[in-house]
Amino acid sequence: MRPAHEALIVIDVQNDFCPGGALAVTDGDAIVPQINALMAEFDCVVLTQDWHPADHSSFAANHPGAEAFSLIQMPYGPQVLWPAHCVHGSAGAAFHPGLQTNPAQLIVRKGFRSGIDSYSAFFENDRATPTGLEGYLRARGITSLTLVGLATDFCVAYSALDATRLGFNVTLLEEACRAIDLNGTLAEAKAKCLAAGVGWIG
Ligand code: VGL
Ligand code: ZN
Repeated sequence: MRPAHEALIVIDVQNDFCPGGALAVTDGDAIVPQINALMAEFDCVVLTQDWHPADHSSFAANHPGAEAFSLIQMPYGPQVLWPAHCVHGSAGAAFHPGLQTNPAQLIVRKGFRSGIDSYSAFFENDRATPTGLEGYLRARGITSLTLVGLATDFCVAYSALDATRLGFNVTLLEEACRAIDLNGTLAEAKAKCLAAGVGWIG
């Protein structure tokens, strides 16, 4: 068992990010057994769920003429346009059926406002609007986090960077993550995490 001040944060292990899903990550489902095993080591287990309304501004289909995976400027900065995914209440937004959810005490939903995306489990993409996860972890006395899940180069890396900025000790366990890797985004995310002091371990 890990010490009580450590938490496991499982990012977005949802059907739409797994093979057959709307924004499938290669081998996204391969990490499920390892994540289930890890949950047994931690007192504090948190799951996150990407949870978008159908009119979400990160969906290419909501920008006539725009292509999926293109970049647009939003008031809060650049935003990748994605295929519609993780629409709240849909089968794609549900957790992968193999993921154990009983060991988790908290499920954080994010990206639920139409006008702003939220990659990170801590802040929306303006890097300022909180999800509430920081307060929960601090109230439980958590100081160290292990991050796993999907996708390494977006929601996992953004969460790791924000958590480090907030002063948590952060380990990103890459073997229990899978990446989208849009033209080098994995290498870029890894470099940023290493520079910020994230413990990026294979
Ligand atoms: C994610 C793109 C869009 C992720 C979520 O979970 O990494 N990526 N929404
Ligand atoms: Zn999303």
